[in-house]
Amino acid sequence: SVQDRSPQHELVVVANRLPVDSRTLPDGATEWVTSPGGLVTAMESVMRTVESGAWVGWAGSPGEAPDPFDADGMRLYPVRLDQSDVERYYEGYSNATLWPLYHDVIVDPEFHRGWWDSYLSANRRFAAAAAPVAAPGGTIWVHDYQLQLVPRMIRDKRNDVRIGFFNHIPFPPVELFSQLPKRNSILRGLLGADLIGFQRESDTLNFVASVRRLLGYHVDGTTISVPGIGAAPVREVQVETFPISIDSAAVSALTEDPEICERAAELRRELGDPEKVVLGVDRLDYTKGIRHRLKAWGELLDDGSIDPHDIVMIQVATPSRERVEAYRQLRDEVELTVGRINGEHAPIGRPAVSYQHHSFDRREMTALFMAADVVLVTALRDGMNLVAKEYVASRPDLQGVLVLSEFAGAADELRAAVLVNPHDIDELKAAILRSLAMPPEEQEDSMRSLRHQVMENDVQAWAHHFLERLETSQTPDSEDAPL
Ligand code: GDG
Repeated sequence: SVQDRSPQHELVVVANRLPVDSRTLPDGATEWVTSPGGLVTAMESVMRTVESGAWVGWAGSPGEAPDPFDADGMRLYPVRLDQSDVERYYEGYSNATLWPLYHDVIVDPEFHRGWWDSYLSANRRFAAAAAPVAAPGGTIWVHDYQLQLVPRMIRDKRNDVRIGFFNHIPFPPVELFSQLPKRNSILRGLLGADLIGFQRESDTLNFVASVRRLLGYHVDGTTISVPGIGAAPVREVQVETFPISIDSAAVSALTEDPEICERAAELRRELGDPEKVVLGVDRLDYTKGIRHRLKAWGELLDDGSIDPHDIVMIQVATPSRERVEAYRQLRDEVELTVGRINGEHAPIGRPAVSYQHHSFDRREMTALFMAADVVLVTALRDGMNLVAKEYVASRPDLQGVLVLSEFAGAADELRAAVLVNPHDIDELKAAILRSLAMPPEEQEDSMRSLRHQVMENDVQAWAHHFLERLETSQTPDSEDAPL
């Protein structure tokens, strides 16, 4: 009967997290609140164009998964993760093995066989939840490094759907990727997709090189021929670059809100009306180069190049992955360094570095960007870095300077930023001083060019472009199968 049939969605997004967070009400009941990430915004815009959309992911707390429910015009399918999955699949294999390995081994990746088993079984659960809910000939879009096995697992159950995969973080050079135990399973998992997308050209090339070197598959440019098992035909998989972006118009519009403008002015007053405000905004993650930034800042204060009465730095370091050891260590080091800098340099009643270990809402964040004369993005490796783009979108006044690491994906597009190698502390110091001294006309030239890039290429365009390419990729099953 109709009731027994699985629901059929034209488009199914699969990501580690659902786009909602649960909140407990005073009476003990739970309600769901949309988490305002870029991906959610992008998908909202795409979901409006399809008749029926769905999102498969973890609801954020371990144990029994809630029943499927509707939110923001789509059906949400929660996937169960137990405490041990959270520890081994999520904190372990995803965030203590893959994350550091894919970010150029800034810290040592940990390899534990038990973690892999959990990664495998968690990926199976996401695939099992997604496969039956896609309509015949529908589209499934899988996101990010936590779910690299899912494309193949879905392909094995559904040969009629189009499968796309997008990796939000870098893909490492083959010499590093080769360290990964079970590396070939990861490659085969990804190659279950029809289209695999990466942030920057170098990620695409790294992936293709790994497939060629480790699996020996035929590669023609960025088309990979995946041999079929037994009598199955060869499948062609496209690999392409799709630099992600932000909801540029929405960010820019916030800057016109009088309350936010007033808040930006007030922030400067609260800091004691310094001549210049320098800002960093990051998840507290070792990939973001926060220690390098603080080292440069501390040295500029030590050698008297900047006067803490005139210039204040704000570092927002949003709490992240606090149960993973490397993140605890990083927090201790950052807080020790900030304490030392302030102890040595801060005037009474006012910080040299205003350190904020908590998150802010979008409006406060925009006020911070509007108040900042210079924003420092010093990532040692970053898939894209949305903070860089958010700063640019927050400056319709065409003032402000973006210092941007060449190791962030955003550096491929934001060529008009002050580009730096954050490992070179002297270069970083010089870039900061040059930015602080940059005349308004020069700021305007550079910001105009940056804004052109960011406003023209928003996250909605990114999502539409990916799905368009997926539609024109090889038609699965029906047309290719020998009669
Ligand atoms: C991964 C990749 C890639 C931060 N603190 C607060 C807050 N944020 C927001 C920022 C920005 C987002 O979080 C962080 O995005 P990033 O791109 O900088 O970095 P990751 O979290 O590492 O994201 C990255 C991204 O995926 C997308 O593909 O660009 O390379 O690593 O939007 O503004 N937002 C609020 N309060 C905070 O305290 N509201």
